[in-house]
Amino acid sequence: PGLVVRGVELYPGWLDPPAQQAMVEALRAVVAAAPLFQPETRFGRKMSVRMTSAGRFGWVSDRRGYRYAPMHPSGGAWPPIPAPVLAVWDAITGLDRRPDCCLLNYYAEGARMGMHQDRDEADFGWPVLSISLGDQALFRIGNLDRGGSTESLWLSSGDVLVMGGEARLVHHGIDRVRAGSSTLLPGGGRINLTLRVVD
Ligand code: MD3
Ligand code: FE
Repeated sequence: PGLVVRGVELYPGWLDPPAQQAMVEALRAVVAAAPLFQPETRFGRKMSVRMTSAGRFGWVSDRRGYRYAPMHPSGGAWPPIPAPVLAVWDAITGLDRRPDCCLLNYYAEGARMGMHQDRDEADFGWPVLSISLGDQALFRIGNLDRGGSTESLWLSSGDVLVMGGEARLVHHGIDRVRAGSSTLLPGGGRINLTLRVVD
């Protein structure tokens, strides 16, 4: 990795612009088969980020709570995880196991994600890998416990993060997106992919 912040490994510019473009093309099929939706929290508030997934499981949230589900909220199966996305997982993690969920988060201007932990997966021994595409975002990393000091870092299109080991359960979030900072996505905004082993 080019940089390690609180155990989170950053691979800046892992994908060059043509590879980013190819990945966006591959993601069109995902969004066509499994349209973006705006999840509701357990408390009935809509999240500002729109989401969908690929793989055996997708992450969903509604008044019943957060969970991994085998179907899109509209009832269809999730599409397969695109090959160029799996190639990044293989190259960086070197693991024999492949992820069974690729969560796609779409941030339009003004969208954000509050500080949280990722703990809906069965085994925290597997890393989570994130790929950023499009506009830059201010990523914030905290601690295993809520509160305390945090460190922030701007993520750019093509950057890859790996959260394994001690970093797997740290609190993290996205404070803001810098609108107009990339021309990769025709409608603007930012896509973040997270690859996870769910069960
Ligand atoms: C650190 N997504 O989907 S990716 C999420 O940019 C999520 O959309 C953010 O947090 C986004 O849950 C941040 C970077 C990331 C992802 C998972 C992590 C950082 C993480 C898991 C553990 C620790
Ligand atoms: Fe997260």
